Amino acid sequence: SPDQQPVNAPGLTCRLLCVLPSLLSSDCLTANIVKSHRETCQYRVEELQALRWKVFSREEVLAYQSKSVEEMWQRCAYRLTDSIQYVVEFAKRIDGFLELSQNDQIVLLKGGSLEVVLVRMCRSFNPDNGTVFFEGKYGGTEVFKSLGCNDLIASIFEFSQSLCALHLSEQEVALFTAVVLLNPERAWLQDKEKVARLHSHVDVAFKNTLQRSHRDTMLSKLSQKTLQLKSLCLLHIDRLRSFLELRPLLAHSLFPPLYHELFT
Ligand code: MHQ
Repeated sequence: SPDQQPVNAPGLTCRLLCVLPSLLSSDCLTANIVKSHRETCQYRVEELQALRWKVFSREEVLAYQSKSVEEMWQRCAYRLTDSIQYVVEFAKRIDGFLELSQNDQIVLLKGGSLEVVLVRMCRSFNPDNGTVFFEGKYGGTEVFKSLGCNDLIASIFEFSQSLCALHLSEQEVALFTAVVLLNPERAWLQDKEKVARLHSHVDVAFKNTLQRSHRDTMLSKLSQKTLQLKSLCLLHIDRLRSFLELRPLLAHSLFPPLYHELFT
């Protein structure tokens, strides 16, 4: 119509640019990592939350507590190994991971797969009552009593509780687990520089994502979590050693081959 304002093309472009998110190359990597996480996270987070009402009964908890130490270690080792297999699949789907040497892929998975499982565990954790989704229902630390490592279990549950308090989005869990996995400081890497480059790409992608959602403060909180992860993994190895010292002939028959290869 004649009384319409003349369109100022450059001004309009400026305004549009201000409201459109600018696409960075790191967004591509973020999308790849979020998709890889979604495809390999075992259970969707909405599914897990919908199951929170399913809690082990007193009798079921007692049944777990009356199992032998060996049976409970075996069960947990199987659950853990199962979760680790999904982490291996996650790693393989991250752009650039399969371009690393086979040695370095193995070094990163050996050093980082349990850390990733422990971060992912916060998705299966209900912070309202301190229970975790294990073998079909939610249970507290008392379910794991017969493992005989209450300190390790308590530390793992505390870690989950504190991670839940950060209210990480699925995107943040995906990027944080990728950062944890691609740690260039792992011993025995052949091409540390190549891992460091890949790690810094993911780090930039993570920082950009956090900045956009005004969650920059998350970075310092998560670097604290990285230290706690390291000590949890050392504690797991230590408790495993004590368990095996008393049962030297049992290791091979009890544990799944992958668990054996990763931790013994
Ligand atoms: C699930 C959630 C989940 C629940 C419990 C005996 C052994 C191998 C080591 C988690 C010490 C115990 C387990 C609790 C420890 C490593 C066990 C105790 C995915 C699996 C996961 C995370 C279990 C993993 C193994 C844990 C941590 O959705």
